[in-house]
Amino acid sequence: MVELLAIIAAVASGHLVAGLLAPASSPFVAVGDAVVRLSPQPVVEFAKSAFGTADKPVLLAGTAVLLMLAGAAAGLAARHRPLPGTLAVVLLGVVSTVAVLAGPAARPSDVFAPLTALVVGLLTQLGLHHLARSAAAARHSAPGAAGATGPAGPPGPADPAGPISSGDGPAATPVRRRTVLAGASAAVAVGSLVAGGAGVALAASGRGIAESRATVTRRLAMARLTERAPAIPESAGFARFGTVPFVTSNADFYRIDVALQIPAVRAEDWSLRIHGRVDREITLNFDDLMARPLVERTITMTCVSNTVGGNLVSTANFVGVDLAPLLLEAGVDPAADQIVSTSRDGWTAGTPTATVLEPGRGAILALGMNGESLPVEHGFPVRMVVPGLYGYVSATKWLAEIELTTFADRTVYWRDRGWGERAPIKTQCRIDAPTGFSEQPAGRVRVAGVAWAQPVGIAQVEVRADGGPWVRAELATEVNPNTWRMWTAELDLEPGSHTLTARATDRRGLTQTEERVDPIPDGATGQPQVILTVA
Ligand SMILES: Nc1nc2c(c(=O)[nH]1)N[C@H]1C(S)=C(S)[C@@H](COP(=O)(O)O)O[C@H]1N2
Ligand SMILES: [Mo]
Repeated sequence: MVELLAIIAAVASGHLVAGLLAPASSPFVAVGDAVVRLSPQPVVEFAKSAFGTADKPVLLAGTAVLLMLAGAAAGLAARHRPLPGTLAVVLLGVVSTVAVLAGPAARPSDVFAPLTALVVGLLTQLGLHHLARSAAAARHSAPGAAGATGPAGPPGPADPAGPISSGDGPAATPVRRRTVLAGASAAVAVGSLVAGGAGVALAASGRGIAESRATVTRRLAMARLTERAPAIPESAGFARFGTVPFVTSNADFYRIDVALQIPAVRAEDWSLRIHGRVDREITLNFDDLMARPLVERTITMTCVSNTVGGNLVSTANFVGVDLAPLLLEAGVDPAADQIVSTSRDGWTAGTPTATVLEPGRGAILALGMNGESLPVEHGFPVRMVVPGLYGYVSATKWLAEIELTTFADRTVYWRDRGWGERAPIKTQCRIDAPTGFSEQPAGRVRVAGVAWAQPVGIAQVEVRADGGPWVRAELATEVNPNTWRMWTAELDLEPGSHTLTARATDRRGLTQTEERVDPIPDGATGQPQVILTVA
């Protein structure tokens, strides 16, 4: 019990100090992060597929359970003397300090939060043991009290020390001492709850991030854009047949990252270093970016982990700065075939330099998304977006650094975990209506969906029922080749159960294969299917 409380107090106080100083230095988050980094790849893949975007809360809950178990075990070991418990608390404190300092973006000042946790954990453990020992000693020395059953049990009439109300001073009764112990334990528990809650709130409040985002939103609204994304015409979708909105709202935009704690960087404090194989290193701050020509582009982003028919694909209007001219200003060594971008939290992506420099590709450093500054979970204040490449090789959020290097010289986060070195987006489509296992009235059945083939665009989509002839779908107006394209078709279906299959063909003339391949290492293939019943 004492050790459990000590560990809870340690975790909570560490989280509070981290909330005050640097959310990423929380010992609790650092231990969770270390678990992710050190987990064998199959475990990570299992967690991603089993828990999806809930993997973060699941991981943090799992870390909490492990710490509780450690506390309970230490408590058992320390039943008779405090030393094993002290050692356990110190060991955990040291481990979490190491975890914080070994983090990919750790700074020396990050040591304060885990050190606080260690000290608070140690003092709590020693303090509570002291109280417990004196309560036990008093109990043994108090005649007739050895069998007392509860801390609040009233003293018997024969109690030589008299009623508890007079039990002050050195002659305190065992009952009083046990009350003190219970009170101290409750105080530790409540104090931990308050401290931990405050830490969570502080980390979430992001110390000025909300204000910074509002300022950026205002500045973007007033900025003169050198390139505007054309308005999305009604004819770009088939909403009446069940296609998703063409532009995904920020709230609905898919989110994928390994950040247990979203890096909190104010635009005012942000800077980017472009270095490595360049003629001259460049460091830019947010004002430097805002002073450059600002462009607005509608781009569909896609995650390599998207399974056939999945929804890790979304479209937004991004406002940002063209990346290619910026790199050319730094002067790129022709041998530097890889651009490694690093996030504020140390995550890395490797992008082919040739793709970013390709004329017309439209790679940007994005500052705005759908009429506001980037949401924090989508990379505030600055992220990379490269049309046509899966996010893990291009779309670094909370951007901090860009290094020109080679694929031979440097590997990056997901490359180190078995994913592909280069990952252009594979041509894909999805059936959004009718939904799987729905029942449709007999006759002509309306089918609708979405297809994408960034950066070349969709040329054709076909649908068929039960391996019958392919029927060409009607395509919605193309917004640009870097976005998805909606489609619809009608099929005549007899009553009974049917399997619908769709396939897209891109502007290169490539039709998506029916061969099913898993997302790892460089994107799933296969044709989406929906089973439905016609009544
Ligand atoms: N810093 C950071 N950036 C990141 C990632 C990450 O884990 N950390 N994940 C990448 C992946 S795999 C994808 S698909 C996109 C997702 O961007 P979104 O969450 O804004 O949709 O971000 C990319 N950028
Ligand atoms: Mo991704």
